Amino acid sequence: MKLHYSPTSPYVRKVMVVAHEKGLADQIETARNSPWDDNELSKDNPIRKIPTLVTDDGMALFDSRVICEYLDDLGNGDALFPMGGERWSVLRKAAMGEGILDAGVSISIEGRRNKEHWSDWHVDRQKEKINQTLDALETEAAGLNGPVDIGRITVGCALGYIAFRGFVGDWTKGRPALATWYEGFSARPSMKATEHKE
Ligand SMILES: N[C@@H](CCC(=O)N[C@@H](CS)C(=O)NCC(=O)O)C(=O)O
Repeated sequence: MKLHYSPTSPYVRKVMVVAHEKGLADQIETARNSPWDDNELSKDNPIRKIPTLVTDDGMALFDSRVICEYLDDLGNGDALFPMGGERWSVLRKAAMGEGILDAGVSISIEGRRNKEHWSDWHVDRQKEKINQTLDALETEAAGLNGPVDIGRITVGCALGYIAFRGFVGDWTKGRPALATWYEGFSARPSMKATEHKE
């Protein structure tokens, strides 16, 4: 399998955490292709976003949710996308993590525009979304304890990305339960192996 990736993409990190958890990481060949330049990524994904995974059958899969579910199906161990009653609380957690990621990446994109086009209004709205979701996760932090699943992985990657980019300063301030959970979760080998690097 080939993964179009960048070392700073939190969605790529989520996919690679899943690959490690499912015992598939060494089957993934990585191709570093920026979505901001014209390169072979466009051939595999018309939306030109990373992550994009080309399977051994030659099918290009995107976005990260689809890739994670594919790897979950392919790999070993317990399902990271459970079926049945618990599915919805797992997917809800994943959606909270994705919401933080989408807001954070949107702030990063703003930084790519010429300075005269930057919008404080847009950036402030995204920061508000991040802070509100972090507050909600602090309230629900007890529900984060438990076996690894796509909800916990996505929240873990979201917190790692917020810390890496520093969008909202020290996010642990005033959120002790979430900070304690993250400290434990980020010590997992899958999280250690995928830490962001510039
Ligand atoms: N919902 C997508 C988001 C992927 C995404 O936005 N990736 C960013 C890099 S972190 C990207 O490729 N951006 C390029 C663009 O927006 O044109 C997913 O989960 O895979």
